[in-house]
Amino acid sequence: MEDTIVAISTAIGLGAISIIRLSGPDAIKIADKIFKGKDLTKVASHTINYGHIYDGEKIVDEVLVSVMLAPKTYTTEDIVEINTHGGVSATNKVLELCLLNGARLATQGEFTKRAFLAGRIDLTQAEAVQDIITSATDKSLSLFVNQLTGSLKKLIIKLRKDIVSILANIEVNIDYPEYEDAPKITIASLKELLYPVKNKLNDLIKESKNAKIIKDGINIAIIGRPNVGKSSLLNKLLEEEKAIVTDIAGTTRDLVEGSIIFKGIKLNFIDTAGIRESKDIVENIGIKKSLDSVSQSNLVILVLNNNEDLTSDDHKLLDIIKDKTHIVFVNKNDLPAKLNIESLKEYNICYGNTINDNGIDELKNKIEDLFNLEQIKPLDNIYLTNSRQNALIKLAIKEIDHALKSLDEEIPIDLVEIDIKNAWNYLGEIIGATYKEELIDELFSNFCLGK
Ligand SMILES: Nc1nc2c(ncn2[C@@H]2O[C@H](COP(=O)(O)OP(=O)(O)OP(=O)(O)O)[C@@H](O)[C@H]2O)c(=O)[nH]1
Ligand SMILES: [Mg+2]
Repeated sequence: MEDTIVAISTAIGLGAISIIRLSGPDAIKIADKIFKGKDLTKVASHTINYGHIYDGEKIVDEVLVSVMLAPKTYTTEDIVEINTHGGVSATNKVLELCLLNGARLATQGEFTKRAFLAGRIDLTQAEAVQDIITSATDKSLSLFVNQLTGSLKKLIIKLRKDIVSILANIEVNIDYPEYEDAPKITIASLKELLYPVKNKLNDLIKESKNAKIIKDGINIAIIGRPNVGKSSLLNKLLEEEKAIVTDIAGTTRDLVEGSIIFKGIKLNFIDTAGIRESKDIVENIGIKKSLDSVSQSNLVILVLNNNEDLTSDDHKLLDIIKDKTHIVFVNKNDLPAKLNIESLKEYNICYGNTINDNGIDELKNKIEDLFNLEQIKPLDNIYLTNSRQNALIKLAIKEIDHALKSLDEEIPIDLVEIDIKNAWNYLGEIIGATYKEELIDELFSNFCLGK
């Protein structure tokens, strides 16, 4: 039997209410020892009970205590949640009293881990819990709530079932070749069964590209020569004076980051140091960071100055962004045009200035078009929502590919069977049907305390 764990489940600090949560076989007994108002060992399940927490004879706080009996609870164990008046001291005192009366301090994510180990939720649902807590937009919230209902779990279970029936077919053919009723497995028929599984897995990877955007947003690097107006553009996009703007070339030395939510998606802008040939050590470190941010971004906005013709530095930058998802923002169009736009024909261009906000909306619309933001609907599809899930699907695909290749090479079927079993195992790891202890510890250690 598990021990009883306790943690403060609400954010620590000033607040109207704090919740101290207990889970385990002694949850009710421990709460009852420090609570006066009702006999908590006798109250009905899923009730809220008014009373006071006592430290010996001394009242600690006036509280409401929720009592939820196993198994229909978050962890499937008995759970007690003590709602205090909030703040730091009463909350900590109640926690301390629970610890003194036999509870153990929960580790991060331990409540959710218990829900998983008890089989109430699978790993994808557990991951969704933490993702819901950290989600920043309505779209990402919908995505994770959808996952919490078990949509991905159901799909993976279905695919594993398909694989099991393929394996069963093979086994029957190997073990009972004389068994007439079993469909004869041939190389062609096996391939026919494997391809749909592989295709579904590939579709899942493809569709999940949007999930990354929904979850993490789009990283957008704003680059360009010094003084073209990158920081001014960042400030306009964020609608806040985040970065320092001056007419001195080389003002921005370090990366300046800020996010907005646009069409339900987070746009993470990174303003960078102006890129030019320089002998200044500090500036050069900044320039290196600017170039690194290009490779780490999903979109690059190259800012040019409408009031000057292209320089060799501009040409170098145009070359860098040519094969990347990009927008060229020709800034300072309030000033006379001196830029030769002939050489920009093959680029995705937008004109504007940061003095009177010209072209800023157009720029945002271009971002919307490039990433099809309107079309990203978290509820219509089943998505993989993190790199763990993605990596395991890719491993499963690799095994199936290997099986298909072996079939072509007429390698004995019992060897092919090993690949198919591996694919089945990898899919199992996604939902936690087969898991490694350290992985589970690692995964839940990223959770909030009290969750
Ligand atoms: N006329 C005009 N001036 C602008 C515009 N945008 C920025 N500026 C001016 O250009 C100068 C440089 O602007 P910044 O935003 O600091 O340029 P930057 O590209 O960040 O420069 P570095 O940080 O040095 O690389 C400032 O004096 C701005 O006021 C514009 O659209 N029109
Ligand atoms: Mg700047």
